[in-house]
Amino acid sequence: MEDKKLIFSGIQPTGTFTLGNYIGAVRNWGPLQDQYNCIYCVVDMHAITVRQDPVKLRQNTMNSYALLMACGVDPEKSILFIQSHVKTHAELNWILCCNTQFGELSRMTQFKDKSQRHPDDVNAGLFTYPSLMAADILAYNADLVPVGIDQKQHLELARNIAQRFNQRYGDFFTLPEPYIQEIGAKVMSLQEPTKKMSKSDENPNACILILDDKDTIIRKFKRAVTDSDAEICYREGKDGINNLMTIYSTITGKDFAAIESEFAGKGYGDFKLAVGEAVADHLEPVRTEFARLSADKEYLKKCYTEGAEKALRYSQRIVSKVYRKVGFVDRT
Ligand code: AQP
Repeated sequence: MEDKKLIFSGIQPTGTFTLGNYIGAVRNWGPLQDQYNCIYCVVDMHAITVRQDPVKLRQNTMNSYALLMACGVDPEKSILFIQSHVKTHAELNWILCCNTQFGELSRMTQFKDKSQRHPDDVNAGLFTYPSLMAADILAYNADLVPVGIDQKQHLELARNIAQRFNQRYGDFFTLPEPYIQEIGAKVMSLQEPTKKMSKSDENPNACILILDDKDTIIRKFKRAVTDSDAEICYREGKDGINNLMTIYSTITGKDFAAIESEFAGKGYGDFKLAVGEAVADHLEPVRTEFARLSADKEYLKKCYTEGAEKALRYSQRIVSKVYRKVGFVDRT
């Protein structure tokens, strides 16, 4: 690999990506490839921390892989793979679990949220999710992790785990930095704009899926919850409009002042329609490319097999050193 900083990021195959996943994370993954060495993966092992239908999980994993490519990740420029294909993630996870405190994990808001949402399955994997996420990152000694703001807490924990390991066993892990963009780091639900847009939201109108067709996208935006005054401006308390302005700004590149003057004197209906059309048109090429790639299973298989080989080769060197540091006997 070239002598550039290393980026790592992953996404769960728990359904089609939302506009939140796209704006907060995946959209940036393509452009980053020119500046950094990039390693990206579909984190199917994370997905099973909540119950999954095995047939759907396999399908969603393949779709997510193709979708990342359709969103601009080029397997020739990046290492793009499926997490469960690379055993070093699970191996390092165990060692990191032994360097993570119960109290730290108990404070994670994602654990609290998800255990409330799935009270019948508060499993150990859900609890130790952040240690596996730390393993994903540290297995490559990544410098930067592009994520939405919701993952910041997990990333801080990954840094703490790395630091603790370094103190116990001698400096080894790079402390990964979050790479969070200013605008669009948290896209909110269209129905409850104080809550983040999420794949697992039960209300289908709350989130835009990036494979939704144009009519569906426009319909969902038309139904977006706003407020009772009629001014299109970014202001505290106007959560619904602020969210729509954020989405429109990231998709069109216009800043808030330009959006405010574009829609001065116009109603919410016009604005919602414009946001819907801009998003649908922007996502059109992603949908087309996804359909083309999904039809070529052989090519996808070649990409994820080669991606896993490269990822294993890279991470194996790091995890072998970790094994030695903690005192495991060399196998050869
Ligand atoms: N609403 C969001 N706004 C901005 N960024 C977001 N991300 C997720 N939701 C938003 C970012 O997308 C990346 C991949 O997320 P993930 O699939 O690994 O997990 P998640 O954060 O748990 O996403 P979801 O959509 O909410 O999935 P479920 O419902 O399955 O838990 C991350 O970088 C995340 O920050």
